[in-house]
Amino acid sequence: MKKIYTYLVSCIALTLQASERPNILFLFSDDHAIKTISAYGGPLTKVAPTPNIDRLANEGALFLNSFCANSICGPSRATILTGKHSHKNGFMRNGNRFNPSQWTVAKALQASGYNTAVIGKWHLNTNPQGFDHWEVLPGQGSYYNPVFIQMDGKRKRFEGYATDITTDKAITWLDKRKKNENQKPFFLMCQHKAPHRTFAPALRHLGSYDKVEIPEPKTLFDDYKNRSSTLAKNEMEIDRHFDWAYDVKIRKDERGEVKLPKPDRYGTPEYNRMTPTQKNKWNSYFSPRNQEFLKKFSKGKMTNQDVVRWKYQRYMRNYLSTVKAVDENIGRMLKYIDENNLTKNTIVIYSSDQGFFLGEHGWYDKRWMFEESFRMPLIIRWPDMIKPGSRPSELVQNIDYAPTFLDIAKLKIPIDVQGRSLVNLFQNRDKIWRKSLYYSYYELGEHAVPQHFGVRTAHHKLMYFPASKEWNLFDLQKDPNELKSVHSEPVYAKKLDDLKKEFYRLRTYFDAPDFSE
Ligand code: SGN
Ligand code: CA
Repeated sequence: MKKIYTYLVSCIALTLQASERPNILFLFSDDHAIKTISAYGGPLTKVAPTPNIDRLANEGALFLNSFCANSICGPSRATILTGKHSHKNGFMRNGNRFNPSQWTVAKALQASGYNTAVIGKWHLNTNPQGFDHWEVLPGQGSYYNPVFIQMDGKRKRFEGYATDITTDKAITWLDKRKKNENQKPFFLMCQHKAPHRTFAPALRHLGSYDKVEIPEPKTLFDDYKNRSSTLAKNEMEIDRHFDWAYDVKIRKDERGEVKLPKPDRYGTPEYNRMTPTQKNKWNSYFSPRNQEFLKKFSKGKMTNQDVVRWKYQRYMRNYLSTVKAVDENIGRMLKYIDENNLTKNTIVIYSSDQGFFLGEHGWYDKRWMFEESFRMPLIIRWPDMIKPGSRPSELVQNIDYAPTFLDIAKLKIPIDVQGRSLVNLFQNRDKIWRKSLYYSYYELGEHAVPQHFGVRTAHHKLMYFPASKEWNLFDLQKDPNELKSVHSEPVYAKKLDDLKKEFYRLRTYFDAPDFSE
């Protein structure tokens, strides 16, 4: 009798725990620029293929001013796990190794009784810790027939498309929990490779955008004047650096006698992974379109600008198609949550590790503190706690994710965590929110983006480039496309001075290194 009683009490306790502490479903992608989420508005609203992400935004909060701390993959992910800027978690550049012995939010949630898992892109170069289950892509991973590293260290190849497979695996994990009648709340990080380079669409989405002319950004043909001298040295232009085979998808063996200008460095690793059936479908879409372009190009009738415009359309069609698969798979996750009666007690977050340039300033890639790559999408749905359709405009950053998850799980936020819980914003608990953000970018080479640091307030941005000892100041209201630095204009002298002070204040506050010498 006593045994049955104890058993019942423990069941009730577990049930209470589960209902008291919500599940956290973190849906994440790689390099997803906000302008390709229609809920964010802007010039691509009509073409952005995101009904499911939009559904989350309608049912929850879409953060209008969400930013990363360091616009590059590994560092952003390390910041999310630790709630700390790169210099504190030690992961300052891609290629660093995440120190797995440090505190992370996953470890804290796991220790407090959450069931934890991470599936998909990881990119931190040491095995995940703090997760009951993990299955991650090696490095950047692949779109087609991806390999996943298993918990025993073995690498297994799975036939199909990475975005679908990542979701399959996440759903399988959730299903297993269900079968185990596991009463713990869960923390699941489902992290897609898409829409990262090489922007390889799923076969079912080839041609989705053929009838659409994607609007060009105003700055597609930027001259890089009136800003830091480092801009003109970039290596991330659709014009001069987009690889013909790798990015544009015109393989060498398709070109016949036609000579395309440089660059052509990386070949077609994604295509080479495909099965013969996949290759056939891929070719039956791309080959005729490639031939049409090559014909036109070889007649010498296309100006350089025409070629850039053509490449832009090709780039965007592929990028948007990879987003379409992400969105469909988010739809699958939401359906699973609905059908398994988890909606009410599951917080769903959608985000991506940084933004991306989609032709702005003539670029692809990210890294810069300019708006397109600095901004991160952030949408949170939390039934009963967040008013549907909320649009918080506070300045938030990825240092805030870990403390938010802890707060949701009713856990204490360690003193050395540098971000703040966003729950404060929903519950009106914290009326005094930050007025400025600190940014750092430490890499030295790839795409020739220099190290730079800065501060952003609601309407201004100050950037510092140590190598060239240049300050740039942008008035974001008057110059939203960031085409002219006003640091030397006398009317901005006071603003410049104030922002420099704020920059140094934040650097001291976050205990960040001084790279200015
Ligand atoms: C790879 C890409 C770069 C990209 C970095 C960082 N080249 O090196 O274009 O900037 O990743 O991306 S690729 O040939 O591998 O596509 S990140 O998302 O991992 O930070
Ligand atoms: Ca990324």
